[in-house]
Amino acid sequence: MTSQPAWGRDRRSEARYPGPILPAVKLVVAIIHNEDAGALVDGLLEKDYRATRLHSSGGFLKQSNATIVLGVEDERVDDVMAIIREHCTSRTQVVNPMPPIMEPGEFFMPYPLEVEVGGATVFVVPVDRFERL
Ligand code: 2BA
Repeated sequence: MTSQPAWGRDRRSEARYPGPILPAVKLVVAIIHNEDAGALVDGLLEKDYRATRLHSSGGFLKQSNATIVLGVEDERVDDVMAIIREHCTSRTQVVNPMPPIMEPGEFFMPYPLEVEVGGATVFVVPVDRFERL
């Protein structure tokens, strides 16, 4: 028995044989603030989770954020959620709205809008098959 999670085991030597029954795995996709991404990835690595950080940007604010993707066994999803909660905090961001198209003589007074951006937007997706080749 090994303490390493089954999904993380090196499967290269098993490639020629009918594979073992793969454990049920979820793909966790977390969209988070850029500033939290480093601490979250470190927190995940500390507990032996493998994760990928992608640079992304929000459709609404058009500001850069980070997307963390990781494959985890079903029973470890709650632990991953707890790590995300621990490292990701919501923030208020100020947005300057785009001025509308105006007719001559019209006047637009821009005022900044405050938007609450959540600590993390998380999708947990079932995975049909997961292998490291
Ligand atoms: P953004 O699209 O840049 O959105 C940033 C924040 O702006 C959102 O925070 C929300 O508070 C607000 N917002 C977004 N769309 C809005 C709208 N149509 N009207 C008014 N306010 C709006 P969160 O909801 O915490 O989302 C943070 C980021 O997570 C989003 O950045 C986006 O990148 C991602 N996200 C959120 N919901 C998503 C979804 N259903 N699918 C994919 N990505 C999502």
